[in-house]
Amino acid sequence: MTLVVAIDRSNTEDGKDIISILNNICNMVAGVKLGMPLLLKHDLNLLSNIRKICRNNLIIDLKLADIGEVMVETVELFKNYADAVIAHSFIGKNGALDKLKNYLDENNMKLILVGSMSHKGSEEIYDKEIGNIIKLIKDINPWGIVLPATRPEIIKVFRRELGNEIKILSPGVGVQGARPGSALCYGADYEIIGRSIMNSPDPKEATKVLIYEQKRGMYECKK
Ligand code: O7M
Repeated sequence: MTLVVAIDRSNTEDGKDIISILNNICNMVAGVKLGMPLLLKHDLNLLSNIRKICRNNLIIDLKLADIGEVMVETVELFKNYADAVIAHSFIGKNGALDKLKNYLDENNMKLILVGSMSHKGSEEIYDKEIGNIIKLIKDINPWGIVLPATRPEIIKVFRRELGNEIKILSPGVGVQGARPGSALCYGADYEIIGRSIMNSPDPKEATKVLIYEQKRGMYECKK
């Protein structure tokens, strides 16, 4: 499976709309990534309910960027639910990502680091530091990294430098402009897709179509 669904909001107070969508698409996706607006709006009951129906990778997208102790304290709140958490890489190792990685390893959780982002502004800082970011990622050895489908040449560079062990998760497909399958073509393992599924009148059908398009995109790029 090559699609991670991003859920950033719900339209109901109890999040039942999300549960109903996940009931329909859970068996088609490799993971579920929950974003900050959703996490701040709902209590942990929603996570527990999501967990009951969707046993695949639950990724908590906190985009952490703090000192180690505070990041650990934050993740502790989610440790009974999350399989993986996302942190920024630019904060560095010493006193930050080293502590977070140790904590996650001890608690059997995966670390996913942001290596570059899908919006244009990522070129201003993240992409100027690509050498340092790759060095840090080699040093920390996270389970996965996030790289933009909107600038897939970046994916190629990281993949070449890092080899195949670290998973690459790539947002920017659909609403942000990249075509399904394009990031996979450049070496990503998963495409993170949110609104094209969650805002669709028929999320199940939208997911099916996106998966079909991913496959077609990958076939085209191998030709
Ligand atoms: O498909 P979308 O555009 O509705 O959603 C994309 C999701 O990917 C959304 O949850 C964003 O927070 C996330 N994302 C980006 O869009 N760009 C990035 O550079 C990084 C992320 C992300 O997931 O970072 C961990």
